[in-house]
Amino acid sequence: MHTKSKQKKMMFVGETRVGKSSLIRALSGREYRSHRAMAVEYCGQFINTPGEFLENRRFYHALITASIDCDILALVQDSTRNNSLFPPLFASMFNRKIIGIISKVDATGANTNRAELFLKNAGIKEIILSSSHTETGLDSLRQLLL
Ligand SMILES: Nc1nc2c(ncn2[C@@H]2O[C@H](COP(=O)(O)OP(=O)(O)OP(=O)(O)O)[C@@H](O)[C@H]2O)c(=O)[nH]1
Ligand SMILES: [Mg+2]
Repeated sequence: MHTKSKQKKMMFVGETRVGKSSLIRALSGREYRSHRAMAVEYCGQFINTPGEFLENRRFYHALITASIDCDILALVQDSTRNNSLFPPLFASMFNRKIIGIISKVDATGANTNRAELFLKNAGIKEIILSSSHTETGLDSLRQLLL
């Protein structure tokens, strides 16, 4: 039995520019500045991963290794994009609780149904709609981290 409660950790995976850093900035409430180096970044409860790790299969092992440190893995799909780099059943590669985050739901051209299909195809069941601009979905994400 644990005597000390450990804060849960959430790791973000998604293509470049989908809004991973903005979400971490909005959720952590502290100054988080991504260095955009090709490296996994740690910020308190949050783990950020470079988009390039998803964009090239050669780096999948790095995502799997990094996921060992997290409690929840969040796959971020941009609602304004008409494509996705999450391969079918991508979620099954990870031995962690895994959720989908649909980002930028505030944006013009956002299509949440399309984004949801991409995430479901990747094997995700639990999906949260979010916007770091309007703070949509941030409370649901915070709830998961309790
Ligand atoms: N409309 C809208 N734009 C957003 C939102 N979140 C992020 N953006 C914009 O999307 C762009 C990329 O955001 P980042 O948070 O840097 O994305 P990232 O996934 O960390 O990108 P990389 O670190 O380059 O992989 C920026 O221009 C943001 O202003 C959002 O909720 N709504
Ligand atoms: Mg970033």
